[in-house]
Amino acid sequence: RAGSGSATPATVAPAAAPVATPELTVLYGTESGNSESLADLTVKAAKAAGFKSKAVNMADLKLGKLKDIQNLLVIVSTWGEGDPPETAADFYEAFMSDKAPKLADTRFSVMGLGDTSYEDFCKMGKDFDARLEALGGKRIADRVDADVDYDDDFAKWHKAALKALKAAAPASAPAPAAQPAAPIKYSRKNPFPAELNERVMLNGEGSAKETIHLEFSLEGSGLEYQAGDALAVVPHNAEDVVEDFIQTARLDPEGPVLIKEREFTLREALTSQLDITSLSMPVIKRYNEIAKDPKLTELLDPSNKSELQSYIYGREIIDLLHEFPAKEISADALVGIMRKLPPRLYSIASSPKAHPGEVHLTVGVVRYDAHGRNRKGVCSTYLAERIAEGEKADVFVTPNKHFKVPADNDLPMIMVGPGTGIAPFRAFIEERKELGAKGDNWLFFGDQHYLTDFLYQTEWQDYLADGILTKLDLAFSRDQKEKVYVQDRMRENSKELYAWLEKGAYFYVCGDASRMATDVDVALHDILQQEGGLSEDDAKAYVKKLKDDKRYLRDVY
Ligand code: 2AM
Repeated sequence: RAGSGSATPATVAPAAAPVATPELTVLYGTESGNSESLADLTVKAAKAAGFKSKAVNMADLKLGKLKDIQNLLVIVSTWGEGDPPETAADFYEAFMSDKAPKLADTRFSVMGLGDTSYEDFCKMGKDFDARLEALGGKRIADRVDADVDYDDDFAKWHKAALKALKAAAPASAPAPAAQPAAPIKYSRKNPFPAELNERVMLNGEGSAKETIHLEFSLEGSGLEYQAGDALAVVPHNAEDVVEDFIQTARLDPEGPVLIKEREFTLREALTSQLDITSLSMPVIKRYNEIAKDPKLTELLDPSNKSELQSYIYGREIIDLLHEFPAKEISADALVGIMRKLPPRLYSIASSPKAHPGEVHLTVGVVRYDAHGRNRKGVCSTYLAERIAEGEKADVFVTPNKHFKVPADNDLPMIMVGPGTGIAPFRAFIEERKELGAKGDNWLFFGDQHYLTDFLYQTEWQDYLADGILTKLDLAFSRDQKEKVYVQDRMRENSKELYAWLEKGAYFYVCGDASRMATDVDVALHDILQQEGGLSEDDAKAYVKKLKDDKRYLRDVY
């Protein structure tokens, strides 16, 4: 009807006065993707409640825009010793400074994610909550500080916050959604029992390392993942560790205990429900409420912070029970000092395109001696020795949204993954092969010895021969007198590395966060200065741009 200017306007008779759909922003600061996933879930729930809603990464929000948001939910995790997630650091700094705008029209609520075993538990959540109020915002639901098992807290928080926001800003009724009968959905709340098809030791005899390759079946689970995602495994504690624990506490293993209104025997609870190893300040505090040991009380005094830290280092809950025995402790009270056994995340080592119905992991098995005891990593030894091939382990997928192969198949990838950091890059190469991607691929791998620790050696050599892997640089640190690391190989190849980056290469790092990833980051900056002729500041800006463009991606732990 274009151009029919003389047409009589149709009579429009609205059934009721139109209600504007209120908008709701879920602002998140994420390191490993948990806050981001929760933000996505909150947006879904908000939409169902009649809001127009979107999730916004702190990395992408201009501070000045904050005052325009009327309904604001914040989900932010705390990293390490009370730090913001790397991608949220700039926003956090500006938000805490006097550059932050007044917020007269903002209703808000905050959920903090953290880990009670760190001292500055949920510091980011607390800071955001207090600062939003100080800037004039109106808190419509209490902040929640959640530990690593955040599901219940999240459910409570987002329901309460949405309800309060809805009461403050009546939303239009949502369109009723069609509800087809859904098949069982496996998730964090309801993990899938995945059968272990195969376990292979990757290190040769005589190695100091114990790295295992695991293949699980996802057949019938409906679980989907992409190369770059992680698999969470819900472990059980080791039988000997549990028995030792029960004997030390002098309790009846068959006696009943209650956890979240479910009854277990003490042995069951200690085996499959509780984190019976991780020692932390809150655990000691709760324990001492029962034990009331003068020496512990002294150690818990804020003036003895560093003594407490050095006590905790290398110790587990069993040491506490040994060294500070409580005169009398009930099974329920003992259970009450511990947190829920958290699932462990492993970077997936397979592409689902190359192995349909399967998921592979590369796991470093943790064993060491400390304070006169043999210690073992809970989940890595669970995977190494407590499930047999043909048995099942509970798993679920946790997406890592940005840690993916380049969307453009022609762009080059540079991958730095020493030790078990190799895992996602095996997945990436498989993925690119299946995609028929033509982009160049360069891998830096390192470990202690060429002969025993070259993980997936034949696979890499085949990929090199096929041309799928363009370049492979190896750093075996202990095969010569001087230590050689992946970042040394990067420096030796600085010219070419810089040329790849200039061609648009993605730069990926996976593995040890505390030292390797930091050293690799320093090497990257140095290479940019040297080969690009950049000043220190310009090199920093170059790296920031890489990060902003999501071309510098890290999966470090
Ligand atoms: P090292 O243990 O011989 O010192 C995988 O564990 C590999 O990473 C090993 O070869 C290990 O060497 C090496 N590695 C240790 N510290 C590192 C660092 N700061 N940067 C890079 N690689 C490191």
